[in-house]
Amino acid sequence: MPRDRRRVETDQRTHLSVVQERAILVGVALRGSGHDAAESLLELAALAESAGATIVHSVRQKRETIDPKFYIGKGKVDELADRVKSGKADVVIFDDDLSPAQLREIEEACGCKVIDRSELILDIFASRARTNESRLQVELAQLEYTAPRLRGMWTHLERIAGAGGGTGAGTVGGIGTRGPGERQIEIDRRIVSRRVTWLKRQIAQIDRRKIRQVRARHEHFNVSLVGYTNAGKSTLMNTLTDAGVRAEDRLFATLDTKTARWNLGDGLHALLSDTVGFLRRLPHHLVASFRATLEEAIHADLLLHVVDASSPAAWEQYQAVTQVLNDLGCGEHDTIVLLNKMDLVEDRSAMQMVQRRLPDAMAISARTGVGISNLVEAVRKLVSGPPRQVTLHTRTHDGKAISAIEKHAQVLERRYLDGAVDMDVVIGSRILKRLQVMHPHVRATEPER
Ligand SMILES: Nc1nc2c(ncn2[C@@H]2O[C@H](COP(=O)(O)OP(=O)(O)OP(=O)(O)O)[C@@H](O)[C@H]2O)c(=O)[nH]1
Ligand SMILES: [Mg+2]
Repeated sequence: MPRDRRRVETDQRTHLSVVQERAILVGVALRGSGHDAAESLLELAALAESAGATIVHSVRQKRETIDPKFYIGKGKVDELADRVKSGKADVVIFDDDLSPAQLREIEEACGCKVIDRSELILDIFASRARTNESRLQVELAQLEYTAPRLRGMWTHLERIAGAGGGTGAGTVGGIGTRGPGERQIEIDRRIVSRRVTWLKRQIAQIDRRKIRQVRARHEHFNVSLVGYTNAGKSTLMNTLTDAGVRAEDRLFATLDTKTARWNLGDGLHALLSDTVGFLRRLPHHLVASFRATLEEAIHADLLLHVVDASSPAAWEQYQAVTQVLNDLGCGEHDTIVLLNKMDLVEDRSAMQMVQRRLPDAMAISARTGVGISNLVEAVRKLVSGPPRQVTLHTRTHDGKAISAIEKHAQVLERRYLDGAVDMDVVIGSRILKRLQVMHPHVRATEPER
C-alpha cells in the first residue's frame, strides 16, 4: 500500500495493517460560550469514527476558563492519563484546537498521541482526497495549520516519527499523522515554506482552469447542491440525474465536485453540481484551500441548500452552512432550502420549529422521492424566468427557430408578411435569452398593440 511505503523503509517491516485506533474524546463546555458541548462531542465522535477510530471513552468538562497549560486542568489530565491506561487508548482527541505547547504537555502527561479537532478534520480530508486537485488542497491546508506549530511541536513530532509516521497527505501513521508534519522533523522549515509557495501556485493554476470551466457553462442554468456534510446532497444528485456519485453514511464522503445535466422536462434543463459538505467550526485553511472546489457554488444561478431534517441539530447545521456561504460571498444567491430525509423525521416538533423559521423551505426525501416533483416545478420556473409578453420576428423558412418558439412559448397570434412571420408570445425571460443565443436572428420587440 503506497501510504505505508515510507514506514516500511524506516521500520524495515514488510507490511503493516491499518491501525484501528482506540480513541478517547475530550470536550470542554466553557460557561457562556454558547456552543452546545454535548452536541459538538457527538459530532466529534462521528468524525473520529469516520476517520477509522474506535471510541473507548468520552470526557466532558465544564469550566469557567481554559487552563493555559493543560487546557482542561492538571487534575483532569491525570484522570485522562488513567483512562488512557485502563482503556488501552492510542489517541486522545480534543474537540477544540490546542496550542502546540498544550498538545505537548498533555501528550507528556498521558503518554499517548494527542490531536485536536482541526487536525482530525484535516486527517479525514487527507484520507479521502482522491484527485490531484483535492490532494494539493488538503496538503496546503495541513502545512498551513501545522507549519506555524512546528517550533513548539518539535518533540511531539519526534515522538510520532519514532512510532513510524507517514510521509505526506494521504499517508498514514494512525489518525492525525497522515499529515505532512512528520517529515518536517529532518527538514528545514524553509523547505516547508517553499512547498507552500509551490502548492499555492499549483492551486492557483487549478483555480484559473476551474473558473474557465465554470464560466464556459454560463449559457446553461447552473444549480449547486450545498449543505452540511451527510445531509444527502449526493443522494439527491443521484435522484435528480444519472451522475451515479458516491453517497455514504459517513462524514465528508464527497470531496470533489461533479456536474451533470438535470433534465427538467419539456426541453428544459439545468446543470447540477454536487459539492463538498460543510461542518461547524470548519478549519478556515480548509475552506480557503477548497475555494476552487466551491467555485461551482460561487458562480451558481441557484443554490439548493440541503438540510438533514431528521437531525436534532438541523437548525444549527443550517446556520453553520449559511455562515460559510456568507464567508464565500454567496450568501445573497437565490437559494431553495430543502428539508431532506423527511422519511426519517420522528420529532415533528423540532422540524416544525425549523419550518416556522424557514417558511419557504421545501420538504423532500431524496431516498423515497417525496417532494421531488414540487422541487422540479420550482426549479423549472426559475430556469424559465418570469414570463414576458413580446413579439418575435423571424423568417417563415426558418423552421428550426419557429419550432423552438412553439416548444418554449405560448403563441397568442401570428402574422405573415413577405416571407416574414411575427409571433405574439408569452415566454419566460431566461428562455427568451437562451433562444436568442441559439437563434441570433430572432428579434424580440414589445408587443404590437
Ligand atoms: N432515510 C433517508 N436517508 C437519506 C436520505 N438522503 C440521504 N440519505 C442517507 O444519508 C447518508 C448521507 O447521504 P449523502 O448523499 O452521502 O450525503 P452528502 O450530503 O452527500 O454527504 P457528504 O458528501 O459527506 O457531505 C447516506 O447514507 C444516504 O443514504 C433520505 O431522504 N432519507
Ligand atoms: Mg456527498
